[in-house]
Amino acid sequence: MARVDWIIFWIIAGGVAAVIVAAAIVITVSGRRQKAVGAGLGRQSELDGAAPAGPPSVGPQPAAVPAEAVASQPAAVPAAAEPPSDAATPPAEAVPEAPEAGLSRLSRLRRRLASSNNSLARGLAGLLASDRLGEETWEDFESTLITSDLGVGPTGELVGRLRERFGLDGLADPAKAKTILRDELVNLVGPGLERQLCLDLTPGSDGPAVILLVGVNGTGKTTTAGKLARLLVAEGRSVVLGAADTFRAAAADQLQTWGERIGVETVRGADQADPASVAFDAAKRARAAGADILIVDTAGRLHTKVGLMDELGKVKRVVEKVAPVTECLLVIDATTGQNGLVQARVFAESVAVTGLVLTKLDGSAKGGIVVAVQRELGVPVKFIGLGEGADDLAPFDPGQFADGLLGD
Ligand SMILES: Nc1nc2c(ncn2[C@@H]2O[C@H](COP(=O)(O)OP(=O)(O)OP(=O)(O)O)[C@@H](O)[C@H]2O)c(=O)[nH]1
Ligand SMILES: [Mg+2]
Repeated sequence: MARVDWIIFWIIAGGVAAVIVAAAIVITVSGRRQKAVGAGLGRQSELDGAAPAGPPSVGPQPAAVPAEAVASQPAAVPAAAEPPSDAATPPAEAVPEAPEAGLSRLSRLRRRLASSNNSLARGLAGLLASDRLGEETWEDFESTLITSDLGVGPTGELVGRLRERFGLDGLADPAKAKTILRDELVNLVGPGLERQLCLDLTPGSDGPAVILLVGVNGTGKTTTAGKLARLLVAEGRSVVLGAADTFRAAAADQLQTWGERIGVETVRGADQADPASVAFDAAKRARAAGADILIVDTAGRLHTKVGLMDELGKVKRVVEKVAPVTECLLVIDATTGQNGLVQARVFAESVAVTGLVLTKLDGSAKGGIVVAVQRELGVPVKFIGLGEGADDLAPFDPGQFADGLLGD
């Protein structure tokens, strides 16, 4: 071959080799990218699977959901936006869980209302199972309702309405009878009451909306603060928790643990610090972080201790120097029956209670307290607690409540 031919040969050979090398690089790089996209989709579907929209599950939610699940909810992690102040405790190595949405909760939890302890549910079931509606049946029904904490007035009303409506064709049509019972029960519970949390700020206020939790010892205030924060986070709200129970160090730890589980910041003070000043710091911190809502947990107190009841009023007044308390929720243990009513009355006199949370309705509660306490205070039940699990707090709904009691 002539020299010129050799030169041409090597140029062509070099060109072919360069094309082969370039093609190999392109194939390798695009292969890697596809793998990465595939992995991303896989993770997304995992997160979708963990999202609140899934089918309702009984019992506590799965514990370990990747941190990204909550990070993807824009309002969920206000604490991460700014470095925490001294008084604040950041959710440092928290691995937040994905909360269940409010809507699916009561339909999952309502089965717990029809427990054998619940005499209201038992009374209703007994009436429906009767062969005939004689005088004796009505008397039995009436006494079961009274032992269910429903109260004498509401019991008389319910029995009167049912006697009237069943007077015509009795229990001949079981489905119709059940519908009548449900209707009357819903009417008794008050379908028209406003049960949404009031989070509307007064004009000119920069927020946050403040929810104050009050009640006697052990009713479930701290647990409710944590559960409620989870519920609000599930709705896309940004929340800060304020540990104004400075009476016991363990109380702030308990609240902080909830904060870490949810991925929200908990503001706490020194042990025995003035609860009002901790609540004030929490409100300032929540505002600085741009949070929508501050939930303030307070120490349990006996309604008979005047000094402690006055302290609650002070917490409210001091917080309101920063932001308005738009909700003051009185937490009542539903198993305490008539005692709960007495407490409720005294609390309502000390602070303007705007809503009720009835906890432990899954336990030995008798059910009727829901109606009795609303009547007593003229304030609606807004949430009910039906277990110790993180998502066992549900917005109260009269229809679902009636369905739960009737065992549907
Ligand atoms: N079964 C059941 N237990 C509940 C419910 N709500 C709270 N509890 C339990 O009640 C106990 C007391 O709850 P806390 O939240 O510590 O009560 P607290 O009102 O903050 O108590 P103090 O701060 O001491 O006044 C805990 O064991 C909770 O798990 C509920 O709806 N159902
Ligand atoms: Mg507490």
